Amino acid sequence: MAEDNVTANRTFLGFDLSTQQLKVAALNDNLEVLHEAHVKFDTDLPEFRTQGGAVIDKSDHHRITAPTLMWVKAVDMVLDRLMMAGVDFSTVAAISGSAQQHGSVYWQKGASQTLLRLNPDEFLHQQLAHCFSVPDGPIWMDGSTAQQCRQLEAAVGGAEMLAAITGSRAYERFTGAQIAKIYQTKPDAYKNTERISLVSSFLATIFLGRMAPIDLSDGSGMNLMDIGAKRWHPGLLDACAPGLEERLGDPVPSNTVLGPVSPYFVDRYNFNPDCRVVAFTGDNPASLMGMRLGEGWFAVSLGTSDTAFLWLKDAKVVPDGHVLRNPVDENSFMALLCFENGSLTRERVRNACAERSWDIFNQLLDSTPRGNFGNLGLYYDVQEILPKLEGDFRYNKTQRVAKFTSLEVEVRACVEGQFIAKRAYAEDFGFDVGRGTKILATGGASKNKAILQVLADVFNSPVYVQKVAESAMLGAAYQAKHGLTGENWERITASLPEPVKVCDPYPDADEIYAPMTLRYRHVVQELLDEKSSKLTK
Ligand code: 5FX
Repeated sequence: MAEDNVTANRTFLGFDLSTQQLKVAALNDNLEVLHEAHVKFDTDLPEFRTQGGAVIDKSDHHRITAPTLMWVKAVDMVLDRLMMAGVDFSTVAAISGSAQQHGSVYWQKGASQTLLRLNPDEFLHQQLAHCFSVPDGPIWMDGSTAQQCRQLEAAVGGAEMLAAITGSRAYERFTGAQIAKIYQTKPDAYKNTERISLVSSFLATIFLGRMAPIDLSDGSGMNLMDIGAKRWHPGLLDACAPGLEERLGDPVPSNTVLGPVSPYFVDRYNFNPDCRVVAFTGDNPASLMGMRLGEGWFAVSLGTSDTAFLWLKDAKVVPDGHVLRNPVDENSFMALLCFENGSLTRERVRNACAERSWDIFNQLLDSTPRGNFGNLGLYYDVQEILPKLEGDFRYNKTQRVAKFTSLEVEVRACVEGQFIAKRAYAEDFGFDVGRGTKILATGGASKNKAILQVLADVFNSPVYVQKVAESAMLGAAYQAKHGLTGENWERITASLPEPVKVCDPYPDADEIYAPMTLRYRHVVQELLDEKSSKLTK
C-alpha cells in the first residue's frame, strides 16, 4: 500500500536546454504537466552578453559559440524558479532532458573530482567556474569547419561513405568536425581536456555529479559513430584528434538509467537520494518522443527553419538527410530533415504579395487551385541545405520564368514548393505517401489552416496537430519514466491526449502532386547540375 502511494505521488522532470533558454517541466505519474519554469539566456543572464543564446565571433561570423558557464548558472536558477512554483523535489522519481544537438562542452582535467565534491551551500557556477578547458563551446549554428569536414570525408573515402557509416555526410555543425577544429586551433586546451560532452550529456553530467555518457541518438549527430554498430568509428576518431575515444566515453542507449542524482541536489533542493537520472538526448530525438511519433507518421515543425522527422525501421541513407538512432527503440532509427528556409521565407513572400497580412496571404492561397496551373516555385533566401541552392526559381507549365503572372500564383508556389520538397525527401526515406500515412504539424505556422490544407494535399494524407507545445521537453520527461520503469513505450504514453485531425486531402490530391514531385526532382537536378558546371568553369 505504502509502495502504491509512493508510485501514485511520484513526479518526473524533463529539461530542455535549447538555444535561447533552459526550460523544465514537472509531470505527475499520468504524465500531466504540474509546473513549468524557464530561464532565458539573453534577458535572465545578461552578463554573458548572448544574442538568442549565442555568441557570434566578431572576426569570423561563421564561428558561433555559447558560454558553458551560462548554462551551468541557468541550472540553479531554473530549479529555484521551479521550487518557487511549488514543486516538491522529494517526489521526483527520475529526470531526463533534451538539448540542442551537435554543440560540445570541454571539461578540463580534474573536473570530475570537482563534480564529486560539490558543496550544496554554494552555487554550481561558482564551483564549476574553472572546469572548462574551452569556456565557449561551438554550438549547432557554427559553420566554420568546412576544412575539417573535408578531412573527415577523406578519412573514410568520401562523403557517401561517411554518410553510410554515420548516417550523414559531413556537416559543419556536427561535432566531429568541431572537435577536430578545437584540436587543430587550441591544441593545449584539447590536451587539457578530460572529457568532451554533447550539450545533452553535459546537462546530464551536472545532475549525475559524474561524467554522463553520450546517448546513441544524440551521438548520431556527430559524424563519429558507426550507427549500425552503435559505437564510435575508430578511423573517424583518429581523423579528428588523438585520444578522443577516452574523452568521449562509450555511447549508451537513450533510455539508460545512469544512476542516482548527485548529492548536491539532494542537499540543496531536497531531491530524494533514490531519484534516478536517465540519459539525456538531443532536441530532435526528444521531440520525436514528445510527439509520440510512430511508424507511418511524418512530423513537420514549421518554424524559422522547418524540420521534419520520421520513424525508420532500417537505416536508409539519403543525400543531405540525417539518420539517427531512435531514442525509443534501440533497434530502430529516425530520419531528420532540416530545411533552412522556413517561416522567414513564407513571411518574405507574404510581405511582397499579401500586404504583410496572413489573412490576405490565406485568401490568395485559397483562391488558387491545387497544382497552381502547373506553376512551381522554389524560394531560398539563404543557402538551403535540402537542396544546396540559393535564390528564387520560378517555372510555369513549360519553362523557367522571371516572374509569375499574379500574386496569388506566387503565394501558392511558395507554400507548395516548400511542401513538395518535404514530400520528395520523405519518399526518399521510404515514406509511402498516401498509403495510410499521417502528418503531424507543429510550430508557429501549424496554426494556419490554409497552409495545413496544402500540406494535406501535397502528402495526400490527413494532417493532425497536437495541443501540447514543447515536445522536446515533454519527450524528455516521458523518457524519464520510460527509463526508470523499463515499461513498454506505448503503455507509458497511452494516457496522453491523441493528436487532433485538422485537414483531409482532396480526392484529386495525388493525381496533382505525384507528378509535381517528379517535376520538382527534375528541376532541382537541373539547377544543381547548372550550379556545379558553373563552379567547374
Ligand atoms: C539539427 O541537426 C540541428 O542542428 C538543430 O535542430 C538543433 O538541434 C537545434 F537545437
